[in-house]
Amino acid sequence: AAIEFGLDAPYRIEYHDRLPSTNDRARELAADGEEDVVVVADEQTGGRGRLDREWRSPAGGVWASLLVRPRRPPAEVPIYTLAAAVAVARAAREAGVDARIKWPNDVLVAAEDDGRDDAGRTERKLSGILTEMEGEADRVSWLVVGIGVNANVDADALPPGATSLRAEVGDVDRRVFLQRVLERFAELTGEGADPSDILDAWREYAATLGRRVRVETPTETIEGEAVDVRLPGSLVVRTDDGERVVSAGDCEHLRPS
Ligand code: BT5
Repeated sequence: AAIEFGLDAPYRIEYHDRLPSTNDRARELAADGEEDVVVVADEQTGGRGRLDREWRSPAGGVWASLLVRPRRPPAEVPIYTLAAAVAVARAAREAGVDARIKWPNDVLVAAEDDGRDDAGRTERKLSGILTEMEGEADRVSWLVVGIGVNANVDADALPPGATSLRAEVGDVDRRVFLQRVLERFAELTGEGADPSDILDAWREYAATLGRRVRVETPTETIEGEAVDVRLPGSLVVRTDDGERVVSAGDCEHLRPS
């Protein structure tokens, strides 16, 4: 089940059959002063989502964490997670899946036949991204972008509301898939890249824009129509009290009533 990595990616690859969490391993490498490394595991035993939620990571997925040291201020970090979502959505599309992005960086697939699952969802989660960083006021010290894609795994090994490439289109070559993700990410975020190109690509794949949403921020709940994204990766929501710009939170797509 091990992935053969002779990956021609713009980063060094460190492969493991099994790890608690590739993000944790990447953070160790950050502490050792490394950069431009991608930690990949076939299986994670302690995969993490945001806010300490669990991320199910059975063997066969693409569980990967990219360690980079962008010479940018911490305030610009959200754009990197949007870039990762764009890179994953694009690779999933190349694999034949109609992948769309839910703000800020979940990659979803519309449920077939427009049917809702038992929880009333019309979209299933294919991928999630967990970004962690440390920095000073003016400069990021390290940035770990953790990318989880349900690739060659059975949907019943995943929580309700999730889907996999296997369930949607059949198994993929994970090496090729990850290589495409990393190439695209490097292209979008590399030297001389324009962050507004990331926003344009994000808009093209967005599931969230034009939808009614409920966003739970650390301090409040905002409901309205999602109308745009703007730098450094914030969502613009039109509410009854005017436009709100949300920089972080959990976003839920509401059904049209
Ligand atoms: C995320 O969190 O979506 C970020 C997931 C990041 C995972 C990668 S894998 C490589 C790296 N190493 C790690 O340890 N993590 C990163 P969040 O938006 O908080 O969503 C978490 C929620 O998604 C959970 O509470 C479940 O409801 C659901 N979930 C758990 N496992 C899932 C899976 N495999 N597929 C789809 N949904 C899942």
